[in-house]
Formats: sequence, C-alpha cells, structure tokens
Amino acid sequence: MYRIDDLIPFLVNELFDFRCSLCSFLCAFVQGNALKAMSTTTNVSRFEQVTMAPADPILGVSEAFKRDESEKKLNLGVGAYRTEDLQPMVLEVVKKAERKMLESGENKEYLPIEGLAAFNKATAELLLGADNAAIKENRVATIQGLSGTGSLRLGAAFIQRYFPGTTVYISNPTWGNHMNIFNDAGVPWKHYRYFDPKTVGLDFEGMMADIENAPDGSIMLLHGCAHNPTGVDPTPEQWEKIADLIEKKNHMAFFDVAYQGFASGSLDQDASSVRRFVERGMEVLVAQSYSKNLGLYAERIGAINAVVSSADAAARVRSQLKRIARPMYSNPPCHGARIVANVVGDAKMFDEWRAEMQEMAGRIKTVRQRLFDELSSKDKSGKDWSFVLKQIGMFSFTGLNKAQSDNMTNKWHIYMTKDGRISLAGLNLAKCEYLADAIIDSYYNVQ
Ligand code: PLA
Repeated sequence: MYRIDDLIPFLVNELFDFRCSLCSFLCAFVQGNALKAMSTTTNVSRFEQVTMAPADPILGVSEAFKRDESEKKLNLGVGAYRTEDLQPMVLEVVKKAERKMLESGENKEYLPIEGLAAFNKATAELLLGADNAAIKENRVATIQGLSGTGSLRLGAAFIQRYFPGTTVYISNPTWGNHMNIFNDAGVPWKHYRYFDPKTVGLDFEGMMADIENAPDGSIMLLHGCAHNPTGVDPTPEQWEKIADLIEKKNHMAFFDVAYQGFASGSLDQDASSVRRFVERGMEVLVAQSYSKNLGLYAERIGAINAVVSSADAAARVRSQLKRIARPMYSNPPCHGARIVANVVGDAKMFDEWRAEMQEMAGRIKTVRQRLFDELSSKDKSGKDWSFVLKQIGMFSFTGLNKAQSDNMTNKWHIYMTKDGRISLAGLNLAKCEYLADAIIDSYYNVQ
C-alpha cells in the first residue's frame, strides 16, 4: 500500500518530466516547421553556415599533386617512402606475414579495447628493449592506437582528463598536426624554441631556457628521433641535459616516436632517447607508429605507452586509456597489429625487416648525398649546403620560404609543404639534378 505523502515527490517529478517533454515537443514542432518552411520556400540547406575548410598543409599537397598533369611533377610533400622508380612499396616481410596470416585463417572478431595482446607486448619491447626493467616490473601500460596520430590523440585525451589545465610544450617548428591534436583534445599548448635558422641547427640554449621557464610539472612533447620537419636531433649529451632539466622541473616527457629505425637504420639506436628517460626512472608517455618503419601507412597501427612508477598505477592508467578509446572508436583494427606481432615475434622475419628498413634508410641517405653534390656543384656562390647532409630521417628542411616553395610547385611542379620541407623518401637519384635546379632558382630568384 502506498501513502499519498510517499507519492507526492514521484507525482511532482512525473509532472515536471511531462512539462519538459511537452515543451521540447512544442519547440521541436515549431522549429521543425520553421525549417521545413525555410527549406521548401527558399531551398536553404541547414548546412549553409558550414564554411569550407582549408586543405590540409601536408595531405592536401598530395591532392594538389594528383591534379597536376605535368610529366615533370614530383611529390615531396607527405613523408611516404617510394622506390627508386618513385612507386609506393610494400615490404617483402609484410607480404610474408600476410601470407602466413591468410594460411592460418585468422578470424575477424573484435579485438579487445586495448588491442591485440601479442602486438602490445611486441611494441613495448621494441620501444624499450625486451629486458627493460619497466616491462619486467609491469610498469608499462600499452594500448594499441590508430597509428601515431590516433595514439597521440589518446594521450592528449588522457592529459585533458587527468592533468587538466597542464600545458603541453611543443617544439617550434613541429609536425603541423601536433597542434590540431592538442587543440581538438582541449589541451593548452605553447611552443618551446628548437630550431635556429642561422645555424640551420638546434637552438639548444633556447630550448633549455624554455623548458626551464615552463611552470613546474608541465608536459614536454619531444620527437624521439628524426625530428619532423627539421631533421635536427639533440646529441646524446644534449639529451642527457634535457632529461636532467625535465627531471629537475618535475615535467613529464611525452615522446612522439614516428620514425624508429628510420633515422639511423637501427631500431635500438633510434629508441635511445626514450630509453634514457625510462632508465632514469622517469615517467613518460610514448606514442609509436608503424607507418614509416614497416610501411603500414594505411593500416593505422601504432600504440600509446605510459611508463609509470608502479604496476598498480600502470593497471589503472591502462583501464582509463581503454575507457577513453571505447566511445571514440570502440576497439582498434586487427590486420596491422597481426603483421607487427608476426614480424617482431619471429626471429627470421625480424631480421628481414631490419634489412629492409636499413635499405630504405640507406636509399634516403644516397639521395641526400646526391642532392647535396648537385647543389654544391651547381651553386657557384659558395653557399654552404652541408645542412642537407647533416639533417637526418626522411626530410630535408631547405630554408625555402612560402613564396619560394610556391615557386617550386608553380614553376617546377615540385610539390612540398609551405614550411620549406621536402620529403627525400619521395625522391630518386634521377630527379636530384632537376630538384637542385629548382631549389637554386627559387632560392636566388624569388624573395
Ligand atoms: N608524428 C610525426 C612526427 C609525424 O611526422 C607523423 C606523420 C605522425 C606522428 C603520424 O603518422 P601516422 O598517424 O601515420 O602514424 N607525418 C607524415 C604524414 C609522414 C602526415 O602528415 O600525416 C608527414 O608527412 O609529416
């Protein structure tokens, strides 16, 4: 039996709900009819107020390249590896892993939210070294991500949720998408000095001063190796000083490792910056990508790793990263994860991968050398082009300004980003002379 007193709050609630529903129904009715009237009478779309977005500064370059009908055209925009014939390349070891996967009849069931266990194990080991203490002590929370970008985005969402208001410091310049990622995740960011155009090298003093002056406990986004776009990395001694300062200031490093193996040709050497921090017992976030080193651009395979100070904290961080991933995309795709797990988990295939990666890194070094030779022999002014040789990784940061970069594209049909970056991974020996002519023309004849 209910007493009327007990029912009063319930009735009030019901009445309130009914009033709200009635209100929203009436509003929707009026609004719906108004819109219907608008679109039937004036044919105005509700999307009328949506403005045209600008083309992406990197991927938009490939779209413009496709539209160009010139035979001379050359795409040095996006950092995607091409063969000497300027064709995209699928690594032999990837084809081998795919054949193995097909033969074993893998199914297409959902992966867990955190991704393929074998991949997560392999990727953390590749990053930190299989015998790393943090791995042995279960202090690493690894979540498979949608390649480097998606993994950075998960890390950014985690920062927004657990370190609200903390500023992320990003190198100036950097990969253009870094700013978009933190903006969209609602994370405040600022630049730290990184590149000195006068020396075409690292502005180490500026970088250290900015890290020192950032509020204690800030987050420093660092390129693990092969800095994009400058191709300029700190030396091991400078890394040590950067780690000292970050530790002293109680900052946290967030590494973006998009080119492991592509800077030096060695997976271990290219991970040494991250390992240095981890060996000192510092907590770090690390985003990884297999787009470049395994050529898995379209598979969207990578990971976010949180190396923390206890197994207990790692379990909690992992659970929260999963919680962030679930409403974004539910769970990650399996194909690329299986390729990586197969290649890294099989000693023979792993060696084959290393050989192919060294071949890719080697081809880039060869065109780098040839481009330098062409520039030096053609330019009689005595300008020092040796920065082309000193820069590492996929790119060369030419120092060409926007107008000069426009000239490269409009006159010479050479597609590149407007910050003066060229991807040497899209260049071959045959085109080095033509590229050197275009750079010299743009450098001296365009202001
Ligand atoms: N981090 C850095 C520093 C990068 O240069 C890139 C890719 C990524 C992360 C993300 O790559 P992923 O999502 O494919 O793993 N940069 C490219 C491509 C190669 C791009 O802009 O998306 C570039 O041309 O700069």
